[in-house]
Amino acid sequence: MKELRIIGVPSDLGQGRRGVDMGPSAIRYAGLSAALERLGYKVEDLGNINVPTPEMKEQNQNAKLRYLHEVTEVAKNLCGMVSQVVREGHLPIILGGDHSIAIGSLAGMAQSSTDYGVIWFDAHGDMNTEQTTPSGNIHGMPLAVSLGYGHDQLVTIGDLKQKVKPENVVLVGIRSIDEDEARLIREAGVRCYTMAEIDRRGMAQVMTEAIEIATNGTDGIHLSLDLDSLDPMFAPGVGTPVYGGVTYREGHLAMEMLAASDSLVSVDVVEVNPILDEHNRTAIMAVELVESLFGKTVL
Ligand code: HAR
Ligand code: MN
Ligand code: MN
Ligand code: MN
Repeated sequence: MKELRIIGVPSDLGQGRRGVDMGPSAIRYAGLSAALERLGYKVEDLGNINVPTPEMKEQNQNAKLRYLHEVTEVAKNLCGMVSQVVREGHLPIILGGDHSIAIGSLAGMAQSSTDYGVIWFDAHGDMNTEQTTPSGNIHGMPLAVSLGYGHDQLVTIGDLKQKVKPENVVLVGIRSIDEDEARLIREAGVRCYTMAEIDRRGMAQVMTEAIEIATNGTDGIHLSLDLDSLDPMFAPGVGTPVYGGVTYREGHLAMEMLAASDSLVSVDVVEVNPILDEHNRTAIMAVELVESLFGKTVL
């Protein structure tokens, strides 16, 4: 059993709305470490990465890549920390923060010499570039960046331009894609399981295939868990909620199947926004999903 290392990344630089920077605190407060220890893991919390405060930064930002410089610095720091944790033989649990932080997670994993696939659990594709973004928010771009598409400053973080092979990447839970973003998803050759496909074929079959794709020829799976993958009914505390999402049980089933596959090498838990939440229930949901992911069962 690997030891677990928690890394907080209190960033809202990739997002239009403040509050998601408090995600790591909310998830810790919901009892993450204790829950994992109850499952028998040795857990060490490495604290938070230093993230600049947006109010301290100039307003004159690149409208298509807001806070590019700051997002890059955070990603570089996280990259170093993640690769060190993995080199020490431990499994990193990275707490966001908005989804832009996954740029650093995947760069760090790529540097660690673990050959991994990615399951991107999200309402959104996160496959925009500065050419296609409707918002200029970098949290809509991290998967594209990790596949080598996007601004040079972002794609060159860490050693390799392409952090993961597209044939080992799957999107799950998708129901909001921008028009030009859809084109890049098709072009890149990333398998995309929309909510429509989950409705039709069931989460069990979808996850069986997703795990197969992400483990095919790799050493394991990086799960990038965006809480807005869930229906807002179960996770209201997110900045960009979309109706028609993954249900409570579908979410747990997906995590339970990942646990059973025994292939997890690292995980991000992102987009929890306590300001928009109700009594911290989205952070509590995040902790419950992580418990299932790390093997919690009823009996
Ligand atoms: N696609 C939209 C954009 O690029 C919205 C992205 C919202 N992203 C997240 N992460 N919440 O999944 O701005
Ligand atoms: Mn150690
Ligand atoms: Mn996302
Ligand atoms: Mn999302």
